[in-house]
Amino acid sequence: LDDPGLDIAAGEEFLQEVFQILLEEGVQKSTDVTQKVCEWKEPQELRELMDLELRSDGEGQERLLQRCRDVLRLSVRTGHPRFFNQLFSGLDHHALAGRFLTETLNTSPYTYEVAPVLVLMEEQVLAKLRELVGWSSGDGIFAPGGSMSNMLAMNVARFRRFPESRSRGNWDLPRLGLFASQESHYSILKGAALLGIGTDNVHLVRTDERGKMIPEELEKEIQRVKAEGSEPLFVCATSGTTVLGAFDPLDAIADICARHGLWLHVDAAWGGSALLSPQLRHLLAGIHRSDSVTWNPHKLLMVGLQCSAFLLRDSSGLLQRCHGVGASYLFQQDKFYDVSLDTGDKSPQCGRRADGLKLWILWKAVGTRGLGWRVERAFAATRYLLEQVKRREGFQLVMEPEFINLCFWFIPPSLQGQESSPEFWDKLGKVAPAIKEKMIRRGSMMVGYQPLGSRVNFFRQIITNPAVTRQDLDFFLDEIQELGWDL
Ligand code: ABU
Repeated sequence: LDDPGLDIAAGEEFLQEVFQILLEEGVQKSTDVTQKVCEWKEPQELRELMDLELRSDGEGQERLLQRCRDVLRLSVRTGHPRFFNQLFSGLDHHALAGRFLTETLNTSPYTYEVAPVLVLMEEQVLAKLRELVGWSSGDGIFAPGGSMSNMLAMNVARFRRFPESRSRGNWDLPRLGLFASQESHYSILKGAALLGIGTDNVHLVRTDERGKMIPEELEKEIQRVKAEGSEPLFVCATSGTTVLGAFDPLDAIADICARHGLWLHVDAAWGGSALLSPQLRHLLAGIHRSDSVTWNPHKLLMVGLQCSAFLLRDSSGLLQRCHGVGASYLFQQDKFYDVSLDTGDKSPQCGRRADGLKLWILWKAVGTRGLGWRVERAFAATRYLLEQVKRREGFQLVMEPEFINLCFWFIPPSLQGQESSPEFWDKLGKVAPAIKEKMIRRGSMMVGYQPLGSRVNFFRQIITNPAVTRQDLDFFLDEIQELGWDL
C-alpha cells in the first residue's frame, strides 16, 4: 500500500494512443464517405475474431490497442453520411467533445457537491428547452432515453391525481385509463407494465391516414373507458411518430384533456427539435398547453446517445415530491450551500449520466440559430429526396412526408405492372428485407424498413446528419435501384 496500485504514467501513454485511434478509426473513418458503413460478420465469426473470452491474466498494451481498433472497425459507423438506419445518426465534433468530458469527469449530477458545473449546466439547458416549449417556468430532469422520459410522465401524472399511490401503491386505486395513438411509441405500453397500471389499460386511439391521432376518436375512447368504470388519467400525444413522422393535433387534444381533467404528455422525442426552427415549429402548435414533454436532442440535434429531456410545466416541486426519498448520505439538508441544487432526488435513478453537458457545449458552439438551421437542412434534404423518389422508376411513396421521415417502397421490374395481382403485396413485402441484407453485406449504407398496419415492408429514410450531401442522397437511391433491380 506504500505505492499506488495503478501505473499512472503507463495509463496516460495508453490513453494517448487510444485518442489517436479514436480520431483515425472512430472519427475520421466514421465520417469518410469512401469508407464502408459496416463490416458485416456472422455472429460466430465475430465472436472468434474479437476473441471475447475473459481470462485470468491481463494482456499487454499493444494487444489492447489492437482490440480498441477492432471494436471501432467491426462496429457500425453511425456517424457515416450513408447511415440512415435510426432516428439518430451523424457525428458532431463538439458534442463528442462533450461526451469525452462527461466520461472523463465520471460523476453523477445528483448533487451540486460532486457535479457543480454539470448541475448548473443541466439547469440551464432544461430551462432553455422549456422556453422553446413556451413555458417561462417549470421543472425537468435528463432521463436515460425517451422511453424513460415517457414513463416519468406517466408516474408523475398518477402521483398528481393520487398522491397516496406513492406510499400505498396501486392496490386501492381505481382502474386507470391511459390513451395514446396507434402510432405512439411502444414505451407507453412498457411503462404501463412497469408501473403496474397494466397494458390492457392503455387505449390506442385511431389515427388518420397520415398517422395522426383523431381527436374525435380520443373523445369516444375516453367516454367508452369511463362508461366501463375506469378512470381516465393520462393522454400521450406524439409530435413526430417513429415511422411516419406524424404530428398529433395538440390544440384539439389539449381541449379534450382540459375538459376531462387529464394529464397531457407530449412525446416529442423525435419532433421536439422542430421547435428550434421558425419555419417548422408550427408542427407542434399547442405544445405549451401540455403538462409534460419528452424531447430527445440525441436524435435530430446529433448530440449523441443519450440525451433525453423530461420537461414539466409544474413548478411546485411535483417531480421532487413524486420521486424524492431524501437519502441521508446524499441529500443532507444541513449542507453549507443551496441544497435545492441537489436535483438528483427528482429522478428515480441514483447514478445518472450528465447528459446535459454535450448539448450545452453544442449549443454554445452553434447557437440556437445553428441548431434550427440543422433541422431545416434535414428537412430540405428530405424534400430533395422526395422529388427524386417521385421522378425515379420503381419508387412509390407511402405518403407525402410532413417532416423528415420519407417512407417508400421500391418495386423491382419483375413486380412492376402487377399491382392488381393477388400476390403483389406479399411479394413486395419481401423486397425491402432482401435489399437491406444486400446493402449490409456490401457495407455500402444502412436504412430502416418495417411493415405498418396493412402496409407491407417499406423503407423509412431519415436524414439528420448535416454532412449528408446531394451526392449521398443520389447514391442512396442508385444503390436501392441496383440492389433491388433483379429481385
Ligand atoms: N425511439 C425509437 C427509435 C427507433 C429508431 O431509431 O428508429
